[in-house]
Amino acid sequence: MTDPDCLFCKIVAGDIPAEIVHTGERTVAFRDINPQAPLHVLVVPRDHEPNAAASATADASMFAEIATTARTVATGEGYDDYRLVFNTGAGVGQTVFHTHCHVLAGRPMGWPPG
Ligand code: DGP
Repeated sequence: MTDPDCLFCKIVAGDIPAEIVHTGERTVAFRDINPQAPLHVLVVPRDHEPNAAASATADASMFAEIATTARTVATGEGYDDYRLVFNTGAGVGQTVFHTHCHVLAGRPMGWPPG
C-alpha cells in the first residue's frame, strides 16, 4: 500500500531521487538528506504506514526485517556499532509520517539522546 502524497513513498517508487544504498523485497534504505553522523541512513518499509507502531500492528515481522537491513547497511559500510532510532510522533521529532528507522554511526553518541 502506498500514499500518493507521501515523500518516502515517492522515494521508494523512484519518483523523487535519493541515494539508495539497499533495496530489498520489503525495505529500501537511502541516505538522509541532512546527515547527523558519518553514516546516516533511513530504512523504510515499502508499505506505507505512518509510524513504527502502525507498521508493527500491520506486520510484526517488519521490525526484524528493518533491523536486518540496518545491520546489512551498517556493517557493509564498516560499522559494527550503530544506533537505530524510530521517531514516533511529532512530539518527539517525527517529521515524515512514513515509518523509518534512522541508522546512525561513525561518531561518539551521548545518552540519553537530546
Ligand atoms: P524524522 O524527523 O524522524 O521524521 O526523520 C525524517 C528524516 O528524513 C530527516 O532526518 C530528514 C530526512 N529527509 C527529509 N526529506 C528528505 C528527502 O527528501 N530525502 C532524503 N533522503 N531524506 C529526507
